[in-house]
Amino acid sequence: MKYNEYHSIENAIASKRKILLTAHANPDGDTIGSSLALYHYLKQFGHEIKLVFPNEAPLFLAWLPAYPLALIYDLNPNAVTQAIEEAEIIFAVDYNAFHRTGDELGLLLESATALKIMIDHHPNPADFDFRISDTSASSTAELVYRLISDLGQLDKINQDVAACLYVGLITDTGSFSYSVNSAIPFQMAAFLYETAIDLQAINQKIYSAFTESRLRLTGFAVSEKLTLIPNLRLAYIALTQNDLARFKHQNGDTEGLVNYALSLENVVIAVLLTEKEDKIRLSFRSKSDFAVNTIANKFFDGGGHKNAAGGNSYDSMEDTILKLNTVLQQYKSELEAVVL
Ligand SMILES: [Mn+2]
Repeated sequence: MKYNEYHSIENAIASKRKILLTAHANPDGDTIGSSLALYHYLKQFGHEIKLVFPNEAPLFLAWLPAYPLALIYDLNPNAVTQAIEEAEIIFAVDYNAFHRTGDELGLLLESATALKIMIDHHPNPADFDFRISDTSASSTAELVYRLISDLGQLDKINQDVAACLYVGLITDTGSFSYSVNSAIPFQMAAFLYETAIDLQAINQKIYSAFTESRLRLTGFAVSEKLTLIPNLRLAYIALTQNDLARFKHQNGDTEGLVNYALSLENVVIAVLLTEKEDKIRLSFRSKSDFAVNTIANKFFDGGGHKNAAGGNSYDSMEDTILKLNTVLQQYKSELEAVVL
């Protein structure tokens, strides 16, 4: 199911409004990049705009233009509550239901009186006043680009808008290595290139700005914590709180780690398990047509895309790994049948 209610959105923002742009919890490059791109785009029309992020973005994203203006709910809940009360329009950017911003913030957004607009590419969108939703889109950044194009405003994509859109696009597609289902991501990249954004600087900030401890954590995870279960075509990495503390873990340090497990030949499903204070966080990736979002949704209190999903477990690490193995036994024939 696709929704593209850009005409209603055009009407909603036809006059100057108080607009709140919101990202999902544990923000990634797409939710932050797309929110900030909308900020730099809408700002040109004189709207009063605020940005609300549930928690802080990892350092490799915090350099994006206007990021320091964002209100972080974790750090400043009162300012966020007030901003929500004052907003006339709330945009949900790169998520499909308000609870994706976290339980508390989700309730605040849900009960707001503002007009609610969603721009997202995840399946099963909740009800909003207006929606732009397309699961075949590579990224929400692509949907923001398509929205600006539909509004006939491509000339408003200045270098700030372009840099933010580019970051959303490359981080959600692993630099065009997955989630590309049409020529649009490449057309978009070509258009962004023409705005003369500094690709070298952006790529360096996104991909080549590891701290020493992050790189050592990556090496440790791959060499010491990777488990391969050949008969399930499964590879997983399980990191305990001790492991994370040993490498001075910071938000975002495990970003992309699961892709090392997925990069193994013959592996169809890869899982990163990270122990948090109150739960185990699971990050699923898959190859080909094997869908991990249904598994995340059915067994691990989560969801996402066909090839990239997230979930949670409230059992111990040991029990969670046991459950993962048991669950995947049910999919054994399906996993064996995948042709790579
Ligand atoms: Mn996304």
